[in-house]
Amino acid sequence: MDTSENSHLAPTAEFDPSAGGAGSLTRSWATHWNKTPERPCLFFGPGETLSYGELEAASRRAASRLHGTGLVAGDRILLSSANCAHLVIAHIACLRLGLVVVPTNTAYREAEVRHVVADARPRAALVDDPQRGLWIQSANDRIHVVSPDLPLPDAPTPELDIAAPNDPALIGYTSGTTGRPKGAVLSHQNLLSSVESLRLAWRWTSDDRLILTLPLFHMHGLGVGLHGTLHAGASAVVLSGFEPDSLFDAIAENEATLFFGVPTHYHRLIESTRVEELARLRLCVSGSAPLPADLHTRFEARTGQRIVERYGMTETVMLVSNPIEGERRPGSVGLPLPGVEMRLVGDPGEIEVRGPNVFTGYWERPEANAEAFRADGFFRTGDLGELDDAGYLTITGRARELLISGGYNVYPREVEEALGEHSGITECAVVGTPSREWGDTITAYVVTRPEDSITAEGIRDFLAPRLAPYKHPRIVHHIQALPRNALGKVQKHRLDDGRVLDEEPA
Ligand code: MLC
Ligand code: AMP
Repeated sequence: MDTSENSHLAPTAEFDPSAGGAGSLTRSWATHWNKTPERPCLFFGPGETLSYGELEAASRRAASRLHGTGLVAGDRILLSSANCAHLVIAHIACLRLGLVVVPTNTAYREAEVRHVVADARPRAALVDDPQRGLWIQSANDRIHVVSPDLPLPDAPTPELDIAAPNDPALIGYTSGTTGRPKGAVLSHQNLLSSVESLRLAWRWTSDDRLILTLPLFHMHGLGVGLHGTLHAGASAVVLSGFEPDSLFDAIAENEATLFFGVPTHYHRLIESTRVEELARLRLCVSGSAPLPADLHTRFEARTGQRIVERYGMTETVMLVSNPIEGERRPGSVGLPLPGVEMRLVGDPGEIEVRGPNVFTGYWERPEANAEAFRADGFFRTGDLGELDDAGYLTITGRARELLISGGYNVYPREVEEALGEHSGITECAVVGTPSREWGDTITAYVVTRPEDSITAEGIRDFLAPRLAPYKHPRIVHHIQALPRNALGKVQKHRLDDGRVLDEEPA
């Protein structure tokens, strides 16, 4: 079924992927810092506020310093930092200069960081942790590593904001289907058209103020929260992490109107005695993982907020969302965003998408691109879905092996490979145990040598230098042997609650 002719969240005629001819993210943002420089833009903490005009000046200075080190448009630069004003200014500066930003999770361990460095070959890196800086430099000592506050000499300002719509702006690392993480190359046009479609669909205006606790190294916080705020000429309160009381305080102190979170956030918020304080927000949005329908319903009962669930990916930015006006269906991700064409192919139906928001391809991976794109330009998401008569999409599963814990993707194969390096583990399989808080709790079934007694703690210690902590199995089950079919393929569906289920009768 093809929804290209079906209902969208805003009349398609209203949608202009170039956002009125801006063509690049930073030229769209420039309209706001030129027209309303005095408007508050970003709040970081007491006394740490930037107006649009101050953001322009700070990012201009940062861009000049970066240029002074020899960086030029088209160079790749790795950014890995907790949320702070310096990171935001540096990110904007990179885009203004035409650099290609490679956002990198701060939880990554040495092997994960080295992979991104080897694959993306950045010329520079901005990191807030000296240890991570050392890892980067030990992978390639020609990379210029500095902290995000850019302690560099001031330099003359080059021409800024000249990136063309098709110039790359970001390379987001994601495993997609299988294998080592691949870089999804997103152009200015891709990123701009997606925030333009969100501006229309969510009626995002300059009066909105977002509470942004999501990390700025993934699409949700960066490509939706930060870019969307600047595109709408709106403002955001950027917090360094998620903690319910700080969030409620920030909403009250800053008269916020928007909150974007992953389901884990909503699960924790509803446990708080202060959850009713969310009633004053104009809009709460959930994404990155499935929002349980009962959490949606309980949230509405407590706060009056009908959470808008939406669906997106690193490769495509945002694709589908429940509407602002009209029914917001618990358990469904809604209707295609303006500009997004969507179809389901096969049975069960794989979600395929096309549109100005869809990335240009994986960085230096022709085989992966050949597999991911159809001849007519549709991208295979690897997610399975169903459409109802009104065109609402429900995600029913995934064609690829992917777990999502607290909004972070975890690929079982990557964890299995790391566990496989343990001399005491002869074979293992990683699956998800359903969890109300995390979505999937990473769970390992291990077969160990009889003489080895390996505890969950021991496994975590072993994985500590190898994998980011959110990928570590929280539950470990010891079994005698993995269930396999006649061809020797592991049958993960028979691993259940610590036991190996009997083979289904033929
Ligand atoms: C933290 N921990 C996790 C975890 N996050 N474990 C499993 N899954 C996670 N997601 C672990 C830490 O390693 C640590 O373990 C312990 O929890 C406490 O760490 P913390 O940093 O204090 O955690 P907390 O702040 O509570 O983090 C939870 C969270 C965070 C939900 C706030 O995970 C988060 O920000 N998630 C959002 C991820 C996100 O932005 N995803 C968007 C991807 S883009 P220990 O053992 O050391 O105590 C995308 C596209 C789209 O998907 O559609 O949006
Ligand atoms: P990432 O590669 O980190 O961008 O993660 C993208 C994946 O997150 C998608 O392919 C989906 O599997 C999943 N995802 C995002 N939003 C939702 C949602 N609302 N419901 C279910 N899965 C989602």
